[in-house]
Amino acid sequence: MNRRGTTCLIALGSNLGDRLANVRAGARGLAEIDGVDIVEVSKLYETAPVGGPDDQGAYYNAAVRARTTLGAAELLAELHRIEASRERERVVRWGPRTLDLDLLLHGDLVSDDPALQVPHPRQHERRFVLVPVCDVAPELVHPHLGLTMAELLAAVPAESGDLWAIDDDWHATPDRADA
Ligand code: A4P
Ligand code: MG
Repeated sequence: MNRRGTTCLIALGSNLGDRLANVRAGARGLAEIDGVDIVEVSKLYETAPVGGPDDQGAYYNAAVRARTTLGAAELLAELHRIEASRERERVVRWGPRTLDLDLLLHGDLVSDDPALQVPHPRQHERRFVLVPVCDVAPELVHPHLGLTMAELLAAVPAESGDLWAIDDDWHATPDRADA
């Protein structure tokens, strides 16, 4: 596999519609981007919703480590295109969504432009991001905070029942619902 380019981390989330089909389509969409090579995919987790409306359902969350020859803005545009293909609608901030793809890290880039915030500003305080990230990149250093992903996870208090692994091989198995 061609492993040129910059290391990046992408978070996947879904809590609306067929969650498994949505995250699988997300992972497949990432693999198909010209200029992105997937290095490793995390387990799939079911996670209790954080923030947003009281009545939103549990999420599926996962993370992907990749190498990319795309710049961060170009990659984010590709993520938006894949979200749109799952009929993602932006209605309520932190509200339910068919597919959310967040660019967590892009090499050592630090950007606080609202259109491109990298590292993602809330990732280091969220177990639903850090637990899957630590499956694929525990040693990666957060370029702004100077701590590894494993160190960041250790610093977030665990709440019992906030997430559980449901599948190790979710992205590789055939997808009848989404065929
Ligand atoms: N944007 C800027 N930088 C980025 C980036 N690095 N990655 C812009 C992705 N998008 C980025 O995003 C809002 C705007 O941020 C967009 O215009 C985008 O271009 P959005 O995806 O439309 O909205 P959002 O996801 O509702 O907002 P936000 O602030 O990204 O939410 P979060 O922080 O991602 O939280 N609970 C569980 N258990 N699991 C979840 O996955 N997700 C959220 C959303 C809330 N609670 C959750 C989960
Ligand atoms: Mg988002």
